[in-house]
Amino acid sequence: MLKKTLAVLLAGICVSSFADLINFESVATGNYASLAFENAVLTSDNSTFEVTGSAPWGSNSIINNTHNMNTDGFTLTFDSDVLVNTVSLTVGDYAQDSDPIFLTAYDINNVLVGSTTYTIPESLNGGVELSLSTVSEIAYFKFSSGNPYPGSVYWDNISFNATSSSVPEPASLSFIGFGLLALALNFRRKK
Ligand SMILES: [Ca+2]
Ligand SMILES: [Ca+2]
Repeated sequence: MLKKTLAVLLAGICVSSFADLINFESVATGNYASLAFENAVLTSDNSTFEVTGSAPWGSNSIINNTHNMNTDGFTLTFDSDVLVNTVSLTVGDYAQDSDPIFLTAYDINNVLVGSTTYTIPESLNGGVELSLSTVSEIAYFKFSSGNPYPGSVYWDNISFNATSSSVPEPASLSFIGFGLLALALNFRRKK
C-alpha cells in the first residue's frame, strides 16, 4: 500500500516526457513572419517564410519564400519549460540541384551544443529525414541550406523528444494532495 501510494505521488510530481511533431498540416498556406506552436516558435532569417502545399511529398511544408535568391535559415526556439535533446526533420527537393544542409543546436547561453551537415544529391526527388541529438539541452535549433541556391529546399515534419518541467497544474496539485493524505492515513494506520 505504501509503495503504491508513493508511486502515485511521484507520478504527480515528476516531469513528463513527450514527442512533438510539427508537420504544418493545420497551417494555412501563405507567408508568415513567425509561427507559434504548442511548445516552440518558428522564425526565419528572412523577414517571412512560406507555408506551401507544393513539396515533393505532397503535404504542407515550409520554404524560404524568396526561393533561390537569398539566405536561407530557420530557427525553432523551444518554450523555456521544454527540455529537448533530439530533433529531426524532413528536407528535400525536386531533383533540381545539390543542396548543402546545416543543422545546428544551441543552449540557453547561445553555446553550440550540436551540429550536423548533409548534402542533398541532385538526383533526390523527395525528402530525407535528418536528426540531431545532443547531451546538453537545446534551447533553439537552426536549419538552413547553402550555396549555390540557398532556400531552394522544402522542410517538413520537425519532431522533437522533450521533457516538460512545467509546474504541476492545479488538478495535479490536488492529486498530489490526495496522495499526501493517503500517505498520512497509511502511516497512522501502521502505528
Ligand atoms: Ca507536412
Ligand atoms: Ca534545391
